[in-house]
Amino acid sequence: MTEDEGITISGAVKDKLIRTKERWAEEGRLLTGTTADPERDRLPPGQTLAKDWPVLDLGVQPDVPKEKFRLRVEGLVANRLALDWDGFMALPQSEMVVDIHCVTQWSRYDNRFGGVKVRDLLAVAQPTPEARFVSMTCYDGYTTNLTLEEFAAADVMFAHSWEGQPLTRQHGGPVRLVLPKLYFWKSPKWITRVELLAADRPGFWEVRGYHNHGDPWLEERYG
Ligand SMILES: Nc1nc2c(c(=O)[nH]1)N[C@H]1C(S)=C(S)[C@@H](COP(=O)(O)O)O[C@H]1N2
Ligand SMILES: [Mo]
Repeated sequence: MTEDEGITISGAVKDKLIRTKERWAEEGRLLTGTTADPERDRLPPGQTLAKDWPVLDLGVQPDVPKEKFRLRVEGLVANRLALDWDGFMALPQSEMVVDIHCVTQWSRYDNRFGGVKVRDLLAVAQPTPEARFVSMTCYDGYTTNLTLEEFAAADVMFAHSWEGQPLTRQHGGPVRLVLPKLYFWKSPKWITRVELLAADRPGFWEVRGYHNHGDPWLEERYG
């Protein structure tokens, strides 16, 4: 897990849940064999609408006080960053209302997030021309990967609030990524490090049978 001082982690890794999700990937659970068009349909294939907001993670929830929070941007960037809370909050602030889609089948409409757009952070870090992928690491040890192009899209945000309130610990506070166009496992909670890379590096679920890309409209659940 993390070596950062002053960050406590409670709970135990849910090995059983991880094995169950690996089995779902092997079985191709929930696959409908259809695709949908985000311009026309609001609910991606095989998804069910949720009213509440479920909590999904590996079972360990780090407690990251704002004084201990760091957001590091490293690898293929002209300017390496290690932002503390004040440095992060000094970046341009944005809001967005988006739908989210978890691969275990729930979707949730109209979530209002506040935070810093990835674009506004990358404008400071300045990826080098060789940078094509990102690997993200979290305080619970979770990792996931994206192409730089999708990471830098206009609707991708380091979110610190939800419905006008600070993002709760269970949903990844103080800061999580929100990337609405892909399944929600591509939106890491308790994020602390972004590494820009020339070659792709599959993350926690991507090496456990889940799709490397994860587009809900194309049912890219497993890969
Ligand atoms: N750090 C971390 N981020 C994570 C996860 C995790 O286990 N650890 N789980 C992912 C999965 S599978 C989903 S569906 C969403 C769930 O976010 P929520 O608990 O806020 O609904 O977080 C994603 N980000
Ligand atoms: Mo998920």
